[in-house]
Amino acid sequence: MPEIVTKPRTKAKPKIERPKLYKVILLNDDFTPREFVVTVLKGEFKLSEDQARRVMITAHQRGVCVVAVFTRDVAETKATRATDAGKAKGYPLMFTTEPEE
Ligand code: TYC
Repeated sequence: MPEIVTKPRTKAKPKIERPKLYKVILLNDDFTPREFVVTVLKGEFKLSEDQARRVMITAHQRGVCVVAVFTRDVAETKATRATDAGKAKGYPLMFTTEPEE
């Protein structure tokens, strides 16, 4: 029996999903010096002096501030490194991550 092979009319178009993005969030505390927070924001997140000050002041006044958004790995790595920078100086500075809606 000959096998019937039909060719698909349409080309399969693999769908590329955009990777989910994660926010890095800076939490306020009562002990970390403002200047140190600004230094970490500039060093780890490449914020300008002006951006770093605004983010720091927003967290200071409101309790939290979104620093930036990245793919999951990058967000978690940066949040951990920035939190560890505070820990190394004995400060309770804290960065967390959360998925974007
Ligand atoms: N609240 C700290 C102070 O008054 C400064 C600070 C700002 C700490 C933002 C953390 O995420 C922070 N020294």
